[in-house]
Amino acid sequence: MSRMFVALVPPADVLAEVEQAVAPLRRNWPELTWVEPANRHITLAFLGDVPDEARRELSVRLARAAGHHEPIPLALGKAGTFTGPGRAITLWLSLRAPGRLARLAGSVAAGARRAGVGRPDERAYRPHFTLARSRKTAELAPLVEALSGFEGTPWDATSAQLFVSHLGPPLRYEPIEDYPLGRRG
Ligand code: 3AM
Repeated sequence: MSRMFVALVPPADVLAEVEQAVAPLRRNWPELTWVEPANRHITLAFLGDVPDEARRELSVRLARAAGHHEPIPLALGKAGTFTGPGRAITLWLSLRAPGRLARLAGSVAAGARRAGVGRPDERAYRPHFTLARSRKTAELAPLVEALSGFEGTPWDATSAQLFVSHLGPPLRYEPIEDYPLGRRG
């Protein structure tokens, strides 16, 4: 049994650009829970604990779901916040083309469900790129402001990845499979 999720990871140059904008904020707000740069991603579907016996079927279903979607042009944009699982307030960067991402996320979640994995959606999918979490909304307001002009370099998302969460500490997300977009097998 492993705790898993499916996500997109921006290319290295985009991640470096984010880190350049975020590093000074991390230094000034050390009391927040920041996502380590190596762990940053765009979640498509949180799967929870996946039984080992479901893995093979899950791989087939996820590969098929990804194959049904063409590569998606994406770009990270200005920051926002919402209340996430466990009532923590999440600080994130927004995404261009959220409609196409939501459709891909829907297919991925549906594919996982057909493999008997995942959970009924508790809330509508909102594409986001998490930077930090806090218990107090007010703490995040200056960061939203500081990142209100962020405009990342666009890229084409060409594959989704299956991750295992190693809760640690340190928390580490391990990519274990890659599913190309737009390639029907
Ligand atoms: O970093 P983001 O916001 O993309 O919040 C967790 C993280 O999302 C989310 O899964 C991603 C990888 O861990 N997550 C964790 N527990 C969750 C839960 N119980 C959850 N999403 C929904 N329900």
